[in-house]
Amino acid sequence: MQYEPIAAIATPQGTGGIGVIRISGEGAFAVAQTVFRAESGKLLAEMSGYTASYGKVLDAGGVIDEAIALVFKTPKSYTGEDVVEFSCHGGETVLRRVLAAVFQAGARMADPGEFTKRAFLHGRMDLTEAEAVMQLIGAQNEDAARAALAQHEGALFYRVQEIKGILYQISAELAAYFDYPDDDIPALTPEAVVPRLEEAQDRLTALCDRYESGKVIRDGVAVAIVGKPNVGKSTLMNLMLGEERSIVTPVAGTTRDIVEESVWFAGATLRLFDTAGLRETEDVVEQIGVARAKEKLNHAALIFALFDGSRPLDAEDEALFSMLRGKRVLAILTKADLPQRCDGNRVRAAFSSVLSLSAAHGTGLDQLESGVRAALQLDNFDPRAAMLANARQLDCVVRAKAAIAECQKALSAGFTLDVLSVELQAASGALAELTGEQASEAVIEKVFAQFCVGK
Ligand SMILES: Nc1nc2c(ncn2[C@@H]2O[C@H](COP(=O)(O)OP(=O)(O)O)[C@@H](O)[C@H]2O)c(=O)[nH]1
Ligand SMILES: [Mg+2]
Repeated sequence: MQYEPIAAIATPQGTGGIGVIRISGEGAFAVAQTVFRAESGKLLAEMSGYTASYGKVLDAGGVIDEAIALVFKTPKSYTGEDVVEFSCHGGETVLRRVLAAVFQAGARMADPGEFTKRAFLHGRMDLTEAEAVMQLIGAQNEDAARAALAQHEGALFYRVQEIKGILYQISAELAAYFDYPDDDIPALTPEAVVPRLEEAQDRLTALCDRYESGKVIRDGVAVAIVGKPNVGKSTLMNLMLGEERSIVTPVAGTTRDIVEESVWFAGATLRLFDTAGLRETEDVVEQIGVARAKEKLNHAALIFALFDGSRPLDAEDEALFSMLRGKRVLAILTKADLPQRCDGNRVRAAFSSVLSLSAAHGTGLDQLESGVRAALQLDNFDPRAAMLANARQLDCVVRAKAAIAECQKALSAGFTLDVLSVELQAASGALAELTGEQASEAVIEKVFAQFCVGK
């Protein structure tokens, strides 16, 4: 079954060598034929799939453009439907006129993501593979692109199917055992079920554990550079950026507002926030800066806590120790080029990860890089591994895990196996929502609404 024909410009706005108009759905060939005359005289519907034809695009007023028409026949197309793609000249005016002619011929404007949605509805891809399309398009770096491609090719889908398989198998055995007690079905024991539940739970946990590093690779991560005035925050920020972005002076309180800049460092995009030095101050502007710095502390995924290596620790440094408790912190002793007077052991006692560098001389950046990689768990990042790509997917896995945990709790409390079936169903239901097999219309709408038009 095919849906009504839709059309959209599939290439980005602006001018380019080529612009593509895509038409998909029942009657796509008839719609396209209305506006296209092949030089060869051949009709689009008579062409084989995956073939191209050169010709003219026209509307009632005459020829609009020359184009190549590419023909795809159901089910062998992106959407699974009959598809025609016109490769036109890539000017906005030309493309808009061609699209208008296509609408005139009977197609309607495609909604955002509607081509991919149709691919999903026709079983060309599951929901995770569809979501990966958007991530591939939006990938900001190579690892993110590799990871998106792996998910598009089904890395997550197949992993989830395996886990779902474990749960279905247990459910099936339970059903057989309880529904047909008279048959010769061997007794199912908790001992046989427990390790399988554990296996499913472990695999889901592994997915959750990788979620954050995947997010870091994809979206980058907010890093707040904090410390009392004059420890060298702005100097470090500038060093990492390779430019004099933040003003550096020997005057304490130079940086008053937050200076934000992104940098590619240690294999991830870091959104660096250089903040006002944390101290008590009478200066009203600086007070606001300090308040903002404190606020950033709570929102940053990683904190560079700077301590002046050339001076003894003081009460302001100590205040930072307690302010940062429980947060993910890289403690940095600065000004390593000067004689060191800071009690490094006290800093090491307060933070698990401590390194020393000279931002003025640019030494110690290697350790900073490995420190960042360790803190963000980037070293084990495998872009080809099954990976959860967004909050929706994570939420499904979390619900599945909670349901499996209920099963495990019931068994360890000594309940009999018949209590498991509801929670098992909840767990596999959550996973079926993840892949889209059992996702509600609302969920599916929401997924594709985030797409761009033409995809
Ligand atoms: N010798 C030396 N001086 C530094 C270093 N980093 C910063 N400074 C100096 O320390 C002062 C304060 O630096 P700044 O980056 O403005 O500190 P902030 O207040 O924490 O942003 C400036 O005079 C810098 O030149 C360093 O690695 N070595
Ligand atoms: Mg500063």
